[in-house]
Amino acid sequence: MPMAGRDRVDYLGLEALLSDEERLARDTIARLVDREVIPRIGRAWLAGEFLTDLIPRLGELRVYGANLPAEYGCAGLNNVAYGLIMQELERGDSGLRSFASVQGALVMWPIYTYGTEAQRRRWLPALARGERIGCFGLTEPTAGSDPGAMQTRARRRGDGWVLNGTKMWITNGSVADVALVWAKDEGGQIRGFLVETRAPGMSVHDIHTKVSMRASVTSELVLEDVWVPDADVLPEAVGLGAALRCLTQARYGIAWGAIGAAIACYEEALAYARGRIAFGRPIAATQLIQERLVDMLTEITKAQLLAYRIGRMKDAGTLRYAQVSLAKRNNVRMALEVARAARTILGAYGITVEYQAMRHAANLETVDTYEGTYDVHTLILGRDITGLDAFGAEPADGGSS
Ligand code: TGC
Ligand code: FAD
Repeated sequence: MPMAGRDRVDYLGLEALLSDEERLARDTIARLVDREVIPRIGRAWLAGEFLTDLIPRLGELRVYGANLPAEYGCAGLNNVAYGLIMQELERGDSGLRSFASVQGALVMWPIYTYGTEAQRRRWLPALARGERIGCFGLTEPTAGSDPGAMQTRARRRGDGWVLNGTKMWITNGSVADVALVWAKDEGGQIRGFLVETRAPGMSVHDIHTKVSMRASVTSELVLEDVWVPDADVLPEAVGLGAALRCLTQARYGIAWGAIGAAIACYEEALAYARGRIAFGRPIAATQLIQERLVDMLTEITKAQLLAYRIGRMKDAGTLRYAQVSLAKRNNVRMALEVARAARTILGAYGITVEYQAMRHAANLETVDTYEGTYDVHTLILGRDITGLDAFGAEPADGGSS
């Protein structure tokens, strides 16, 4: 099988289409993941621990907001390099990629895009170095797929706002210094507020019962009369569309990241199948195992082509959000199926954290759900190609019948 670089899964030679800068970005993170993540992530995942010592390491390597401009302390890389970084992080663990995704795509990107120059200067360099950590509060206990139904409210008071509400399933919640909280004002308009997590009235509770994303912090944020001065309101973060545009950034990174998880599972299953003897021969010499491995390779290769193409489109400024939905939906479901197939090949060993497949499969159940469930992306794409909205209570034809 054609390989490139460090035994990389690259059946169609995509390596040749990458620039030196893109390869360097990927290989730098690949080394970190091989040395500092893979040897210990299984045990940490089992213990429910996020590898906090990696937070400054990723800052030193300018991973956070790597596709944002250098003038704010970021790496200023293009979107293919950024995607390859996400791929390598998720080859280690989806929780690690998630940490960086939230920091970069859901906190730094909105501050860069919707914030004032003073807000950018205050937050972006510190977030880029990993000295400050952010989280993104959109989902609520009763509003996930339909964020427009949020209950969190912002009331105007003096030269600021008072926020009340609960945000649920918030990645990085209890390790964050700042939360980008989305709330409705008295006119029903959704706005984005930068809320310091130690502000009076703010409480954060971790969710400890997860059997997915165990090496990632997930929290509930409760806001009771939390005061936010005008200086901490993102002036351009107005309307549901502003929140959804942030999701497009994160979904783009996930479309790449999922490939990393799939590669980890495929490589592990291939190596195991070559060495595992049953009925007097390697199981890799059986037709059924070969079919599984070939299906895995084929789906990874298709996902790589998809990610590469949307990366170049994003850099060209031509990428639409429905196209990102197509890639997120396909690549995450692909990775989940690859992880499950890999677990099958590993037999009993596959249910332990000594191997990677089961951990990745469990994590990918979350990745298939967050940032828009598989079904939500089906409906986004369905609406895009038919022009008819199938989300809400109204009939898809708008009630004309
Ligand atoms: P809808 O009418 O569709 O949209 C309102 C306005 O926004 C525009 N828009 C988008 N713009 C950019 N990117 C997107 N992805 C966009 N989706 C919609 C849309 O064109 C419209 O603009 P305009 O000018 O016409 O006003 O609003 P809706 O209420 O019908 O929304 C439906 C739906 C399902 C598309 C949307 O609400 C949705 O995507 N739901 C899923 C929610 C979700 O993904 N939540 C994720 C929370 S964050 C998270 O999970 C972090 S996980 C950690 C990690 O990332 O690692
Ligand atoms: P629901 O919206 O209640 O959906 C339940 C089921 O109904 C799903 O299968 C869905 O596809 C289906 N469904 C919903 N609507 C329709 C429809 N119209 N037609 C057909 N089927 C439909 N959120 C944040 O804001 N910030 C974060 O940092 C964050 N991190 C997360 C971390 C983890 C570990 C997890 C698990 C979630 C995280 N989330 C975060 C929340 C995540 O975005 C939501 O879980 C997701 O958007 C789905 O919402 P829900 O869980 O409320 O499911």
